[in-house]
Amino acid sequence: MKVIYSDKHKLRDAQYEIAGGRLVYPFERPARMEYILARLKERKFNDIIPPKDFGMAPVKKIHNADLLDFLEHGYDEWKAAGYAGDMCATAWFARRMPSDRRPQSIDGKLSYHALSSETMIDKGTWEASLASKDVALTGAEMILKGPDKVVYSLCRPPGHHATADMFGGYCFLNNAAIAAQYMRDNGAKKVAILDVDVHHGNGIQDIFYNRGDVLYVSLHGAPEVTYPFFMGYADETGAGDGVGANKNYPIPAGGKYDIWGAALMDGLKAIQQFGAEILIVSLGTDTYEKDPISPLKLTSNDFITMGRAIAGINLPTHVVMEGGYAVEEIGINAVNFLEGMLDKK
Ligand code: Q9C
Ligand code: ZN
Repeated sequence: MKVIYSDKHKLRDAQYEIAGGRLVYPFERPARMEYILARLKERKFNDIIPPKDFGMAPVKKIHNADLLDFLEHGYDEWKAAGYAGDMCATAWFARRMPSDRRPQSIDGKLSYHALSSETMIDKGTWEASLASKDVALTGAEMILKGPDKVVYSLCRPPGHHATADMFGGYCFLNNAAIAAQYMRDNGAKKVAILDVDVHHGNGIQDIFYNRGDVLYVSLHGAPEVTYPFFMGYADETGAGDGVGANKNYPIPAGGKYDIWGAALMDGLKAIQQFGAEILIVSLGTDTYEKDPISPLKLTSNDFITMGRAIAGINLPTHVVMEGGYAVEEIGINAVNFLEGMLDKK
């Protein structure tokens, strides 16, 4: 199995995240990749290749110009305004405030484009995000062209929370959505995205909600108790041309593989019925029982079962890395998933 990876992820290394009323070193940290790479090598996944540069055209199909301009230039504007630390949003358009007028100051633009305050932007965030979308696009092209049936895009930063015009939840560019759109534009008629990260991928849902050509299926901690809180309910099933092309499986806190796996089998059936030609898996390993920010309780072995079940529907599959914060086990869990897909275990 080919793995696509870029060292440029290291350029994103924000100093802080707001968590539990404190500033802590971010859960979404560069070391995550080191643990995954070490485990890949241990398990003889030696085919690790760098991404190609796909430029901005495939990104502009998903994200709007305001967000892209903000992500590219905002940090310099922030520093020019005299701020010492990384960019951290502090205000929002709350209930009954309109969101249609974009402020002009950097503080205002930051609040306008932020989903939540945990995600600070540092100097290297933009460059790392560009490398991450290129990792996803390189994998997308490989799956389209063949002969690979499964490839692993080792994306960092992750992407599934980013919307057309908002960053947050550790995400800036929506790698899986960009990859899906690229596949649609280059020959695939129907693409399914299966999101197994413990958080609902509000960005992917929002981007494709009105479209019938990209099915979004997500299993995640119930929004009543889990970030991003305001989306991910089972009654969100798509709109307009996309009616029926969005499927959410909220799993109650404490959920183990019995209930999670049953939801997966149902979601896989929906993917087959939809007639997907290609599957993108948004792989977060933050469903893991020892994950520091997860409400669910999957074991390391469950990731093997999960991979095997997904391989069972026999679609060309592009695995795109999302979350997973139990850093010492992230490599074991991610590679267990891949080996399950290859039915190696
Ligand atoms: N105190 C991804 O897994 N909330 N993003 C964190 C920690 C934000 C997760 C709360 C979680 C974002 C890609
Ligand atoms: Zn997550």
